[in-house]
Amino acid sequence: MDHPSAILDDLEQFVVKDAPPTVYYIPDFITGIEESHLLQQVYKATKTKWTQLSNRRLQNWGGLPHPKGMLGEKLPDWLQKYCDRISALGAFGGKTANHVLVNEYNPGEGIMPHEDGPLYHPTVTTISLGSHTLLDFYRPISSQEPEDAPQTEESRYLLSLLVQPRSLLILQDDMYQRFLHGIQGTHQDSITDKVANVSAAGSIPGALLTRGTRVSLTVRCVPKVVRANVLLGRK
Ligand SMILES: O=C(O)CCC(=O)C(=O)O
Repeated sequence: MDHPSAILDDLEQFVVKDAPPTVYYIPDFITGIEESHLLQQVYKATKTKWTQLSNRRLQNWGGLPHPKGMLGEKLPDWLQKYCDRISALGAFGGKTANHVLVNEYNPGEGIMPHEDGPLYHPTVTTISLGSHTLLDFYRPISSQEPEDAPQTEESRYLLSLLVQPRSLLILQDDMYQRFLHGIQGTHQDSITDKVANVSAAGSIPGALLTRGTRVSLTVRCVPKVVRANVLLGRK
């Protein structure tokens, strides 16, 4: 299926202007009925589909990204539908998303600051289900800083984005390629003036939000896909 090679002009209204390029935050991208249906599908998966990590659990769909290419696996229809819908916005340079990570965070759980790296088309898109979270962004560790100036997570903190259930978040450019993102393992989020999309996410500085269980669908495109026999070194 052909998709636009750049993000549609219609999405300009969703750009978060108080963040570096480029963040699109689209509230209510899916309906409450779609949210319930997606959660049902996520929790229908067998126990073996889940990987338990120390601070969250996840399901990997579409194949395992690898520098030599991902051995692609067909996505189930309930995920393919959203890969198509997000790709039709032009999020992946004309390509179609082919990989989805499902993360489940109970209150108090999170993910360490990290970059998504070079195996993906440089765009990450996330649908949130069940609860809000606060996604925090950090400058990378710089080799320019004097050695006696310690670069703590606190000193590298840049801003946060409030992602509400049913929203779609799209990160591109510096927000994908330069800055790291992570989620604090906390039970409550204080909304400060560092939340760059505060009004678009329907909140105000000073608010205190209590987390529930959040499930995120991280929808991405792995451009390099290989056949099994290529990966195994056969012709
Ligand atoms: O749950 C999220 O919104 C972030 C997930 C994430 O950063 C990842 O899977 O790499």
